[in-house]
Amino acid sequence: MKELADTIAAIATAPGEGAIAVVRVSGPASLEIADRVFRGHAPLPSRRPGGTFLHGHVLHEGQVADEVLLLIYRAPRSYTREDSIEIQGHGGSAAAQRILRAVLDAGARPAAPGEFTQRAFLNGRIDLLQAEAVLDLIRARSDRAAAAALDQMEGTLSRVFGSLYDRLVQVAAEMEATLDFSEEELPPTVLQDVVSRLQGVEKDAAGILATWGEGHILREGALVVIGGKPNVGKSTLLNGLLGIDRAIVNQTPGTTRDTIEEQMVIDGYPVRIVDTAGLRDTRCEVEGEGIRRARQYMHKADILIYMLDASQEIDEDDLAAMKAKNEKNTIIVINKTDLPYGESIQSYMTKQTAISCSLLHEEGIIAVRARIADLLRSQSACTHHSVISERHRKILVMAIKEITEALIVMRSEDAEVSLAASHIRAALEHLGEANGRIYHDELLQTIFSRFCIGK
Ligand SMILES: Nc1nc2c(ncn2[C@@H]2O[C@H](COP(=O)(O)OP(=O)(O)OP(=O)(O)O)[C@@H](O)[C@H]2O)c(=O)[nH]1
Ligand SMILES: [Mg+2]
Repeated sequence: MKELADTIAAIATAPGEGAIAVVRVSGPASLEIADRVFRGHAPLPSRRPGGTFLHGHVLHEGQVADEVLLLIYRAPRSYTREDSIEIQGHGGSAAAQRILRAVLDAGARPAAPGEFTQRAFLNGRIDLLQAEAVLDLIRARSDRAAAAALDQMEGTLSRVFGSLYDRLVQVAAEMEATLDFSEEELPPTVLQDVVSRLQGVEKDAAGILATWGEGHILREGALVVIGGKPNVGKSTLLNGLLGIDRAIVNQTPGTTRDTIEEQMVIDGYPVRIVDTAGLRDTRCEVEGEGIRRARQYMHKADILIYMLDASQEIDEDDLAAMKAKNEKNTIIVINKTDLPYGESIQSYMTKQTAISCSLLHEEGIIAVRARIADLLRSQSACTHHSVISERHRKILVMAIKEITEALIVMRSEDAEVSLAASHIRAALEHLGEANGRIYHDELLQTIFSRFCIGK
């Protein structure tokens, strides 16, 4: 285990009022620091075994800072694998700050964001994928997102990447071994075997890449955008889905001018739902900007809800907007079915799998919600129960590129094995960054700086 020389401390609970606040300390001097700041029954904390908790007081400059519980962890049985203590004091920021000051004056230094988890990684308790999952869990906004993060914390994704890496190492070893022989000495099956194993790794890497969609939805939330002409009932739908009177609804076309974004959970999936300005030609600069943003959001959407007014005719603009996105990501909602139908709508309704609504009478919301849930499920229907993030996606794309290059070389007339092997080494370097077998300061900095202090 790598010994990190200093001892770090931070408040681990969220700021603001709460029942208790926890100050966490980790590093070789943790128990000495406990001896200095804690007053309770003898013997001193440093004479106690791990797993003990003690009741007493934290003293600072001769004064009682707070009445606390002190928890003792002995290396390697702690979050960081180092000696650690946790001091549970009263909630609210003042009491916790007093405890933190006492601990810092007794020899600890303030922890950087994510430094406790970074130590857990550097000390080999978890790999980088598991460390990232800690942050995913903290940030999870729905049950499904939390379940996926927990899975990753338990090592599901680590095993997936680990197996890819190990298989590639084996292939690389085989390739290196062939370099010692001349072409005539090598049975042809050896190189064929290398090619087919490389193909296997390439295929599986692509399979993992396909989980990005679900990972993106679970981490960032699916972007569901409501678009359409002015006055069709977009804001009414937003309010209906949220169950609150969020956006202004009015009979005047052009009521919504800016995008309105809210968060909600549908069938366990976190969703960012966006109401937009109605699409039309306008001379008004402000409305024009709103419409430009509306189009941008519609373009970015994971799911587009395109709304039509049953009493109006469908025109070219509607058709173009509905076709702009993949059918699988588009829900067409025909609202105001309580009014007499326009001619073109009538034929459209019989042809298309649109959802008919009369939102004014609160009809159709359940069907729209159910369709969103269907699409979310279908967009995330992958066999792996591990889902990758943007960082993992980039790594896989680069690794696959190298493997593909290696395959091209291997399949060519005079297969130059040493060149193919160098591509495989490059692929391994990329893959090694996924779980942190290979890491550098900059990589750790980008990952752990996103954490909160105290985690
Ligand atoms: N008859 C009828 N009117 C409806 C229905 N749904 C909404 N409306 C009315 O249609 C008008 C426009 O509704 P909004 O939700 O503001 O429409 P919008 O698409 O957001 O309009 P903009 O913000 O201008 O783009 C309001 O007066 C609503 O009460 C419906 O099902 N039937
Ligand atoms: Mg509106």
